[in-house]
Amino acid sequence: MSYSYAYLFKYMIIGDSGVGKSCLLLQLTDKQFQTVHEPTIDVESDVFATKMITADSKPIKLEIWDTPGEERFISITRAYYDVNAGALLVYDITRRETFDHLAAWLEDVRRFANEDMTIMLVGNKCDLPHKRVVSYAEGEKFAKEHGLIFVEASAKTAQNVEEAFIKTAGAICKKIRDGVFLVPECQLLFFCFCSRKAENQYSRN
Ligand SMILES: Nc1nc2c(ncn2[C@@H]2O[C@H](COP(=O)(O)OP(=O)(O)O)[C@@H](O)[C@H]2O)c(=O)[nH]1
Ligand SMILES: [Mg+2]
Repeated sequence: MSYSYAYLFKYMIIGDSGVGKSCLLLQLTDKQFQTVHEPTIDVESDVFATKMITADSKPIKLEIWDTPGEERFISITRAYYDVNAGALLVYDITRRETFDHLAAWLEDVRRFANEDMTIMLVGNKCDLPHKRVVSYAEGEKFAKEHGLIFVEASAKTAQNVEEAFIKTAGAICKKIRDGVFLVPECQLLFFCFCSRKAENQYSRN
């Protein structure tokens, strides 16, 4: 195992089904866009990818977990919450209900996750301005009210995709500097988790 990074952060991507979670991850890791929606249904399979980034002038390895957004999977999704340093909470700017559900997602995160988890709100599909039903100002206001970082992005054009992941890492680094976030515990949990998954782990680096 290589330790050529300063920190390893584990993220999860959450939000309603169809908002573009899997596409955001694919765009980040493979610089590709998928037009067909394939529901991420098998949470037992390793639906994660790794990516090296630079944030806070440090090399950082991200391990990013894609999750299904279906209501019926929510209890399984909950099992992942407590080992995460960051979360991308995604909605679709062309579907109002995905924005309306943000409060419920957030309640879930706040209830089950490490309270120091950094959450980035992502208004996805900003390449579709003619279909927009949620304004930038609404997203920004929600983020401000709930203490989240905010960005609008497009998994299709790659606009702000890498930035979303890097900004989140920057915010986590700041928490580490301020002594708010405990890295050793986070990484320890990762290694326990990793050793259980080692046999079928894959990396898209
Ligand atoms: N136009 C556009 N379509 C997107 C974008 N992101 C995802 N999609 C489409 O939205 C659908 C759902 O995406 P997917 O990543 O599977 O959603 P998930 O259920 O949240 O993982 C697919 O048909 C994608 O092609 C985007 O940024 N722009
Ligand atoms: Mg998916």
